[in-house]
Amino acid sequence: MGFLDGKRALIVGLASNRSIAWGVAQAMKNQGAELAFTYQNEKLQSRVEKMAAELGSEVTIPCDVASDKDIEKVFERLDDYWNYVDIIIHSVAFAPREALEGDYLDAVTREAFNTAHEISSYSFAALAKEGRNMMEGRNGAMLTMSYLGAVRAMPNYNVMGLAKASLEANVRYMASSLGPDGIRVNGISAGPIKTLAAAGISDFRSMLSHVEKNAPMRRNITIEDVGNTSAFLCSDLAMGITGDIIYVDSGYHTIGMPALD
Ligand code: NAD
Ligand code: 0WE
Repeated sequence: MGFLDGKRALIVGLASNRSIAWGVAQAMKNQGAELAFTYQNEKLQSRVEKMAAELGSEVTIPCDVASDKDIEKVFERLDDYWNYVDIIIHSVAFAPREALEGDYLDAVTREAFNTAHEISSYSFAALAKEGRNMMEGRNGAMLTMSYLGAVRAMPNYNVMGLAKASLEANVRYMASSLGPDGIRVNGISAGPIKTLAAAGISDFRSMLSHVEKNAPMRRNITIEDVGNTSAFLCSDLAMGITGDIIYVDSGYHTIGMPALD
């Protein structure tokens, strides 16, 4: 018996076995959910199909979230397998690499701003617009992934911080829009994790060791940590929670000063 028995979840943002989306998929499967996945492009197709199969799913659908047509087709395809969906996981972000290093004002451009906001924030609303029909009237839940850079200025995170601020506002407005349909919308603000999205980010290792030294729990978080909180937030155990951002970060955001020697 799991607390997601009978629930069906669509997971957007799986790229590798280090992806946060993989931690979410595993935790949801462990609690009894049935899963479907999208993949960004053909390069990722076979890897996503293999990982989906590991969790007993044969539903994998292409989707570049920059395309309204792709997003529309996701739910047409999903409808061939399922007549409803309970849960949508959005675990997607992108900004041009050059925008994610150095001084914020030096690095930000109109184009990087637009791309970051479109792919990392608008896409969550776009999925809701197309998916809400299949979610209606069954205690649905949507969940996205944010980062502390949404609410604090962090080195190098730059325009992604603005996009995450927009994403967190999107959570609140989507919650207000979908609440009357019984659909909850939340975000998890995760601490840093070494995934593909973190590969090649300068000083990522020092950020991990900073968290390990200074967060209340004195450790970094894992995709399992994020997965377990995701499973809870999308389950009926969290029926009273919507429009909110839950921190899964070893408590890092609660401290006011690094630990003194
Ligand atoms: P990841 O690289 O495994 O996942 C990012 C996903 O975004 C990939 O699956 C990629 O295919 C997808 N994506 C990017 N552009 C896309 C597009 N145009 N269309 C469709 N998909 C697209 O990395 P991750 O760390 O698991 O990132 C998942 C989410 O978690 C992101 O929103 C990220 O901002 C957030 N997050 C990550 C961390 C971290 O430290 N890794 C911390 C907090 C929040
Ligand atoms: O949200 C993120 C990363 C999202 C991301 C990553 C990349 C790398 C490859 C968005 N766009 C791109 N574009 C690419 O070309 N995180 C929370 C992880 C992350 O990224 C950072 C961080 C942290 C934490 C970048 C700078 C500083 C801190």
